[in-house]
Amino acid sequence: MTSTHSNQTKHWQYIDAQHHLHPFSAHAELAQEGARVIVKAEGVYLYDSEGKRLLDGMAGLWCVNVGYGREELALAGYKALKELPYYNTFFQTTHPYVAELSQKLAEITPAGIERFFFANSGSEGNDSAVKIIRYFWNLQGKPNKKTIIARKKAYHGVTMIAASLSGLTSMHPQADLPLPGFVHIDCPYWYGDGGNETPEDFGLRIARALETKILELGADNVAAFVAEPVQGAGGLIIPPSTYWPEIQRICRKYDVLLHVDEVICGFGRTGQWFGSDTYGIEPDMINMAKGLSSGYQPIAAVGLGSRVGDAVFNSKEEWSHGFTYSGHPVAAAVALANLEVLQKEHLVEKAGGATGAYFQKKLRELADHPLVGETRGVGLLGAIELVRDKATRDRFDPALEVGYRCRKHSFASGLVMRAIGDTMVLSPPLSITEAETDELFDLARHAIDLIARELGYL
Ligand code: PXG
Repeated sequence: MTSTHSNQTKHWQYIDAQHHLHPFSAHAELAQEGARVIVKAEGVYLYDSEGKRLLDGMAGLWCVNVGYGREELALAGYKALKELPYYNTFFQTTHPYVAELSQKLAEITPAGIERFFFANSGSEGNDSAVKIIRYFWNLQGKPNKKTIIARKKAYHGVTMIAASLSGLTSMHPQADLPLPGFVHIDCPYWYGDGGNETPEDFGLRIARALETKILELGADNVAAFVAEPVQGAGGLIIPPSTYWPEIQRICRKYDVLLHVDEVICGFGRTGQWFGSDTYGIEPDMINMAKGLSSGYQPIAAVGLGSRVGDAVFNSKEEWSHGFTYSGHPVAAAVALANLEVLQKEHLVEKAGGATGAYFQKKLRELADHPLVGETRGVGLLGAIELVRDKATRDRFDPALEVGYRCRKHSFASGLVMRAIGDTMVLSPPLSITEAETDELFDLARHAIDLIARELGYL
């Protein structure tokens, strides 16, 4: 069949609109406009079915840390597919890929995290983590310690438990969530909620909301506090320096487990291997996905410190949990190759060094724009908050859809930039060069200029 690009694109858009249910999409609008068809990717660039090139300022969904088109990862997957395309890790069985990946993770994850359970997505990881937390307290003879405290604007995934942990309220009503036993406290969103307080005072006050909630529920009823080091999908909320030390103190004081969701922050995103390293957090357990394989294969892992890990390992009974694809050989092989690239090319050190510093410098340069209330970021994470009035931090009427329109301009001019409300978010591959970073911020400024012009600011 011969066809022009456009005919082919229309065909894919048509069959897709007929038969494909998309995550987080309004389907009526999608069918009308037609989905963007991405056919190829290389380095930091995506190519659509019309041949248009896009700089991927989001590394896919915050995950392609080593960039696209890595031969090493493709070859590792191919080799595993030929040698051992599948075998499971149930019933006293293992294989070299998952054994070696577990050992590697023990080396690079925060101190004390040494045992790993594998899942296929960040959501499954968090579901598994909650089952482990419940089992842990049952084993301790404290079956009442069951309530889990998470935060508003948190994103922990979409399965029933992961969505219950999540504090983005738009995720709850369609499925009657959260389930009982999950509560949410305020998050350390200083620019939005801090008013005249210093970030440090605000960080302490918001951390102490955890203590208040524990006392209200009774420490004997609280199992764990669950949080991302930097909240990603909730709007890139970066905690003031006082926040995490106080959270850590409170968790220890009341014997509440600290489960840190490293799905976005893990594998170099914040400039160190884990967000826990960047913020000095000592978690009891962590969840990781995305950057673990740079998104090349679906794989997640829950890492356990000795307290929780020993309890599960030393229990005489069988642990009744696991997925057909837990520790899948191909995914494990690709994850290993990905970690090798991160190490060999010092991508994490660069994210915490020159690459990250350059990205943050370019990000801050946008702060002078009349529409930009705040820029904030760490490592290779950046947020640009668009406001109606810089002096008062007044926001735009949501009906104006300022962020969404800015994102559309950005796409049209060749940059994938995420809009979370009116906050524009960037999270490019860690492999991004200075020239590509320049291009990224030129395109971002151009998109913000276009929306500013439409709103009469320029
Ligand atoms: N925890 C965190 C911190 C996440 O960011 C998950 C868990 C769930 O992972 P899975 O693999 O089940 O999706 C995530 C996922 C966005 C966006 O647009 C963010 C995520 C997923 C999809 C879209 O910001 N984060």
